[in-house]
Amino acid sequence: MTIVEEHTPNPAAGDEHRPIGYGRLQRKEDPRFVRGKGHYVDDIVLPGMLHGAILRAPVAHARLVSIDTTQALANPKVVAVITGKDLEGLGLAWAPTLSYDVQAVLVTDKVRFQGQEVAFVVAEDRYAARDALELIDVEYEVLPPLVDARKALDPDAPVIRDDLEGRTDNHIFDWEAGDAAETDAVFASADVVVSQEVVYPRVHPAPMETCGAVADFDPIDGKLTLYETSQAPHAHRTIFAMVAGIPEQKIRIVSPDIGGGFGNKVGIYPGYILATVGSIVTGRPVKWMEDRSENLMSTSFARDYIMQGEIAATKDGKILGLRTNVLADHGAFNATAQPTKYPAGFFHIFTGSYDLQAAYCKVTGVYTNKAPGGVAYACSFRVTEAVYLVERMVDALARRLDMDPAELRLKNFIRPEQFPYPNKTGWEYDSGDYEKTMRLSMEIAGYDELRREQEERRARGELMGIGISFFTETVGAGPRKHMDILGLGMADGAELRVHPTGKAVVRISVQSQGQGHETTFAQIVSEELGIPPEDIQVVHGDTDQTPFGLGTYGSRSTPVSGGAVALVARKVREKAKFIAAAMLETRPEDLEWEKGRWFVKGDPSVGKTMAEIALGAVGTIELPEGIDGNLDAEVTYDPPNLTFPYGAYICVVDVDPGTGVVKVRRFIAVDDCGTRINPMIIEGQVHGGLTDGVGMALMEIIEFDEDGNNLGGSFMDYLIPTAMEVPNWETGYTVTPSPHHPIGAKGIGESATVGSPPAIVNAIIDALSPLGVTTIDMPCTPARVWEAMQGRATPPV
Ligand code: MCN
Ligand code: CUM
Repeated sequence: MTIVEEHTPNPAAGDEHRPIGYGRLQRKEDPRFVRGKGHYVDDIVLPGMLHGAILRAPVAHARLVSIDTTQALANPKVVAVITGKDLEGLGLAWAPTLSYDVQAVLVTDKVRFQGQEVAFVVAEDRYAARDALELIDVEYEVLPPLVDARKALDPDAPVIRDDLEGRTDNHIFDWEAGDAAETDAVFASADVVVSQEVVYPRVHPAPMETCGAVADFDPIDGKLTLYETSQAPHAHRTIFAMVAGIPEQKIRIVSPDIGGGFGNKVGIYPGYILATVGSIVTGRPVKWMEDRSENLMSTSFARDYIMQGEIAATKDGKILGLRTNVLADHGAFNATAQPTKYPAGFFHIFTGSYDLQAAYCKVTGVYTNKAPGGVAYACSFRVTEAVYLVERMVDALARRLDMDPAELRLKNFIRPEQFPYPNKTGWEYDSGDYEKTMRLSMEIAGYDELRREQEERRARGELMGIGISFFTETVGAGPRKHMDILGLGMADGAELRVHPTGKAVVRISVQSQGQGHETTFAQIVSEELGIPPEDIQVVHGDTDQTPFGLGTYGSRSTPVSGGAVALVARKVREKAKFIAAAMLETRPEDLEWEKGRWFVKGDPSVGKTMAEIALGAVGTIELPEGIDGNLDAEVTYDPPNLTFPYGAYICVVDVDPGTGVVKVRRFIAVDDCGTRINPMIIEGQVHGGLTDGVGMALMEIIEFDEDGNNLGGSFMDYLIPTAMEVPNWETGYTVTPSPHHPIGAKGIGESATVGSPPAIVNAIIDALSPLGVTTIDMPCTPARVWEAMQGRATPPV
């Protein structure tokens, strides 16, 4: 592995030569994880706890005729069976989705996707609950399924959402961004227009730990404690309070260690509600934990975008505009998690990293008989689809113009002096130096040499491909006036307290699923206060112990919560100044800060360390007016804008001409996420994301047969990459701080998942181009590559 170490300046520290905190500090959470001592939802065992299991629909579309639960209830180990009818009585049969639609918690009228929740059994143990599912007798009247989004708007398509009043079709929304007329004019004036259909198939985040909950309702004081696999415990609590009618102060949501989320754990699944109802009904705690097939078939999928792309340019390669029409398959309920204003997420960042004259996109959302959810899987709210589209289109243009794809990109990048850059669909990119990052990536790759090698290999009949992707992301949602979930604005709180002995605790509203927040957020505090990171405890994941905030997704923890933590630490530092002044019997304005200590200007030997001030704060000295005796503070941070990290990725593949098997031989990833808090964690995030990218590019897909059966319901069918399929990642970085973030940091958690698939697919098309191949859809399985090599399924560009 090559790591190109470059100096990381930290402008906020006022010191050009010091990395944030302790640089490559090892993760504080790992001692428990590597020893198998993490504490996950399924590790929770409460006295008297019962187990729930969900009966799921075997078909994709069917009218529910009857349910008979008598036999199941007769089983002595079964304590309760809950059906849609029971929930109807409680007003809980339908719950709001995160997109202002409704979703059935349990089917009352009609099954709308295979794997949908039909009944809930609560039993003495997990096995009994599972076994009892077979004793429930359900009669279905099977209806024709609709699993092809292209047919969703046909006049004779079955209407899936007949529960919605007056609904006669499967149309959810039309959404557009950019200026259509201006874009048409630019296209009319262009020398070259290239069009291509680009499909991003349905995939699944498939975290190692599936979703689950333990609900513990105390009938005496009416308090619900809900242990959940949640990326956003506070948002869940507020929504639970609104839906279930339990007063918010009586709800405590705890998200303990989480074994990966990747967007899968943003939504509120019927299982969480059912465990809660189960606990209320039985008066005992109820655990519900999905198995792998339930996770793959019924929880948030990702992508499922059919994109018609068009790119316009001059004949010498100046890109003028981009235009696209997208068909978005949202499944049976519109449950995508994204800001209300943006039904297609942040897809309108599809103008990428290029300085364009015009751009326009239109996205049409439709219902199909597939599982709802959507957006999830390290996507930055649909940026994944956007980046895939633009990077495929730029490569198609390069082929048409017979230009090198790196050269074409370099020619069209937004230039450093153009930042802050307003793009044509409404974003303002904060900062960037794209050319520098691209050139570093080319240097690590030895790009010119690779092209020479490719020529030689081609002459020998070998299929070697080089693919590039340059992406810009929009991460760190807020500000809250533009971004919300169900009206809850996207901002985050932080509370910091320095204990009398100088150790600190910082309470945050975001939730780690493996990203290392206990380490990096301690590093931010350490940087600001000079307290060693090991002396700072990061508390998260418990709504009774942490301030309100919207949680972790869209790589927003560092951009938003990280900003909150830096600001709350600065507030504590300010308060410490007043206390130090009282201790030193001087005026606050006569003090100066150096890491960890306030001292008298001009007399550095006279000062007080953070630990001394913390003790002083609770001591006997007289404090100045308005300063109370505790070294603590709280803030809510509403970011002024998103952050726009970016990266230059180069992929080298070899395709076996005899079998169509693709081998990713090299992958070079140069990322820029602004100020880097912990380079080791960043590298881990990038490695993970690149591995996701190999999975999506080569093997992952959730498909359906014409009867609506989900063909990706197990890891035998839904393939994920292993160490065998990934190369030694070669990573590098540049540092262009975000000008508006308190420490200049941008997010990194999804960059590599977003950026890598187009590089891999572009490399495959490049490898196959001597055979006349101009396009291929993911996943590029040996069968698909073989088809393309035979000249099938690849229309001319
Ligand atoms: N970081 C840093 N310096 C920066 C930016 C980030 O050191 N300039 C560190 C952060 O402090 C944090 C980690 O890198 O420890 C990721 O930070 P960030 O980019 O803010 O992303 P989030 O913490 O908000 O994590 C969410 C993001 C998303 S949305 C998905 S999806 C995803 C991802 O993180 N899911 C993950 N990475 C994952 N990694 C693991 N192990 N598990 C998941 O479920
Ligand atoms: Cu879109 S997956 Mo992450 O934002 O939790």
